[in-house]
Amino acid sequence: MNEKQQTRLLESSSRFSPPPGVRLSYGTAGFRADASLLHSTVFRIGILAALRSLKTKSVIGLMITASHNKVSDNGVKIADPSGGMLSQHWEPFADALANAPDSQHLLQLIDEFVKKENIALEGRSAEVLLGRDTRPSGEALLEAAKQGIGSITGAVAVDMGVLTTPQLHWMVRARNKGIKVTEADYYDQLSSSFRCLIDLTPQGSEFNKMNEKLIVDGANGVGGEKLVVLKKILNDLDIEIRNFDKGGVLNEGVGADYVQKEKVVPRGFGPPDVGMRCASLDGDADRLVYFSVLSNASDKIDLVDGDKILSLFALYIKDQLTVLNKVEGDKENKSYQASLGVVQTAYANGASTDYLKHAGLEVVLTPTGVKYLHEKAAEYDIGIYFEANGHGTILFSDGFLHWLEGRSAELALTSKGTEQEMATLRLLAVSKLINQAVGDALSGLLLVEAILQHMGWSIQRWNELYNDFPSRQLKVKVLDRTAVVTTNAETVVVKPLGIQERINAETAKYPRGRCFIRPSGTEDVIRVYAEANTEEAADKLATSVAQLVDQFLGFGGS
Ligand code: 16G
Ligand code: MG
Repeated sequence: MNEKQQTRLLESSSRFSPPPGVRLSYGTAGFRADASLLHSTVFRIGILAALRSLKTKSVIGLMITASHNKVSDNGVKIADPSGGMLSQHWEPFADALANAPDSQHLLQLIDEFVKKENIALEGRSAEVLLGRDTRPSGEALLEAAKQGIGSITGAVAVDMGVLTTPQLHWMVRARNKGIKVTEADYYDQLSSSFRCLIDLTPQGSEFNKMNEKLIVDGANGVGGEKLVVLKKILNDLDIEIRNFDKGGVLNEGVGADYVQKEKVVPRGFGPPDVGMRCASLDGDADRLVYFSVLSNASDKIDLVDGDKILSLFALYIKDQLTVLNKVEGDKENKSYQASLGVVQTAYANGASTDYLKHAGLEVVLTPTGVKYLHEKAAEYDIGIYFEANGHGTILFSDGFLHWLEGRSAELALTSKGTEQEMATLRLLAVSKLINQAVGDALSGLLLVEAILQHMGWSIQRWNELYNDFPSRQLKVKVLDRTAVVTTNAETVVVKPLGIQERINAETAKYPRGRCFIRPSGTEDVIRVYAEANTEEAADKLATSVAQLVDQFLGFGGS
């Protein structure tokens, strides 16, 4: 690093001292904390983003959001050139940067890292796209990010404004593919591919009147605002958007996380909506769940979670592939044996996994966190992943898309209007509608709506695909959550020794019992998940395993 660059870094970083005594870590979803603690972290992640852009010779994204956390929190995360999460290989550097005690240490760290990674600093340009959600602290943090980026010579920050997290990831992916990336381009792509899918709906399977309208809970955040824009473009779509204007507090009693965890109606919903199809987005619109209000006597809902969205998508894609691969008479078989894989975590309800396997799908589990699911899904020609909490998407391999385009053009000449040709057009439209960079509540919602119309299904019919097994989640505060080490996609504990045998013994007491524990990546707790044949049994199993965790690791333990 030359002297000019060193002086520039020292000068700018002296304006952003880290808060004393606070240790931050780049967890499953970047850094998150009370917004007042984050100025130096965001500044430093701005530096990291600029270096990442130099290293990869690509455009990088920096998003300021704390998703479903309370409004006083904020956070920062990086989008890599593919539009996916920051390479795990750089996470330790992010941690070290955030926790460097002063400017001198920071400079030394950067210097060492630049040498180790062989990053050429001189004579190169870097570009970082910036986005933020609607949190009031976002503007000041954005300024800190700009200063961090600006302290690397040749690096440019481009402020894309208030966005959903998936919009920013989409823009980064598109830019690196050489495509235009204004917000309008995002809406164009989503709306035109949605219209295309609707036009391909089979005759006779349109919604009946009662099922037409969808009501959406916007979590009082950015997703609701952006859906208003989409609704204007898609003026034939019957959507009523609630919880999106300035009245309510972000994520307070609203949003996908609240609805999925509490299984109750969000604010602003109630008895008049009984039986209607409703959806809920989270604070930065990368999670989506559906629900229906059960009765006018209670606030209970029928939840249609990420597992069921996954099942709907998988069923539809599989149907289209079957049509595509049908060989008629003794015609030459021009099929492409596309590999189709479904990726879940241990939190997926056992009934969903059973359902998917019975449907003949290949199902694999990974640890919790989008980066793991995404990486696994990318191994297939079509990889579909979802967490039960509503975060997921569909990935298509370049090879398969290339083949599909060719096949579609060929069928347009030889067999226009056949089911086979329509199947190619539908799959191509799905690949454009779904956000392949990262799970996106807005694009996911449009795909759900298009598939329900295709099937002619109400939310109740969709929900009947299978019945969830009763489940229960608990969290336990422990002295040191890193003492729990797991394997096999978090389904088996290898440390502390002996606890897994005790969990097995408890689980064996309950018909259909299933239980696992794992250290949370976002909170200082151990999470317990239990499933069994009745609510009571699931509760009992979770409670007894939580006691085991406390015995082995808790404050009451030895
Ligand atoms: C983060 C993850 C989410 C995961 C959750 C688990 C991303 C973008 N988000 O929100 O995928 O389900 O953490 O939280 O990766 P936990 O480790 O506290 O249970
Ligand atoms: Mg989120």
